[in-house]
Amino acid sequence: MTTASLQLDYVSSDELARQPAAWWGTVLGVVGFERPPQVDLVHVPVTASMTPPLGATDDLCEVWRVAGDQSLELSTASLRQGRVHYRYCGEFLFGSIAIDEDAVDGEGSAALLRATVTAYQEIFAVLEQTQHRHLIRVWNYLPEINREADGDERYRHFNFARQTAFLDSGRSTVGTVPAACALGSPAGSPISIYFLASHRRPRMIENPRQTSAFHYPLKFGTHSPTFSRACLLSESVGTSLFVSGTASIVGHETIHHGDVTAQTRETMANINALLDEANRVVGSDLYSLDGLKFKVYVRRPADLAAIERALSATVRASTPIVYLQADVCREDLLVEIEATGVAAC
Ligand code: 3EB
Repeated sequence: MTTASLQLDYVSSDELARQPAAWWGTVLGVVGFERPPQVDLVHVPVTASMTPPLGATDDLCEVWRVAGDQSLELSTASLRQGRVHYRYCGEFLFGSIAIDEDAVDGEGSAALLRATVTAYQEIFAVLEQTQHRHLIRVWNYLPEINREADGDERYRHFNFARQTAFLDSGRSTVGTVPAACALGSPAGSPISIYFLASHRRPRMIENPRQTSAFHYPLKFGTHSPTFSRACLLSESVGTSLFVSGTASIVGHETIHHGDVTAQTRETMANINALLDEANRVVGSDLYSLDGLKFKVYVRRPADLAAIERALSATVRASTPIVYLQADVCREDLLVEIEATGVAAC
């Protein structure tokens, strides 16, 4: 019986280059922000969100590792099935896929739909093949997320395609859906999706302050977004919490239009509500802001200082926070924050 837990680190390319082979033996995947990290990694899937870093965070990348005893037995190489690159151990799998819409048949939104459905079909095929059936967390990045195409916003076309792919593979589109985020990348970027999966079913958490996204009313799109507000993974050591992209939404409405400071505070109120809910579900106070690592998506780079100021009022100065420029999936949202944390049992 292996004992393993997932670990997230933000590491500079210089530090990456200095890591010993034993460390690489525990790495499931590496994510660059603006571009894939420029390191020669044959054993590890490498991808990029294509969202440029802001402030002092340039040159960092996101590293997903497993920690545990000596018998982790990671797959020895970065494997490939279709366009998905992945690596796994007994409990966890990291994978990534990038598809260029220009390389897909179809004009306008047809290419976006086809690329999204194909990406999810290929992801689900890997999950079945490796018996890591349960998606924990999915990061979705699509170019020009707010642009109108064929009478609808590209994000809404994406939601239709994502939901279709879940249904076609016999998966639920409500309740037991992964934690996720969906952000806009610059024009010309590929659709880039990376994910974590497990052979065990995670526990999904919804936010009592927000309508579940899979139950959003029709005015936000004929097909609701397929994600949970957070999910919990009970591991053999520790318990991981994955907080989805979270924004200034109460119920289903965006609040604090045009006020980035108030949006940041409201977003943190939502994350605090999720922490309370996670603690209620596990029956003890395992989770707090202190145990979390944050990624903050900023629509307008000029808002960075105001967001940093608002966050410094709620999180400790030592808290790991990465700031990235990205368009958020509603035009009126100026900031979105995601978080990941591990609590000891
Ligand atoms: C929201 O709460 C803001 O479509 O996967 C957050 C997290 C958001 C995930 C997704 C979208 C997604 O609706 C946007």
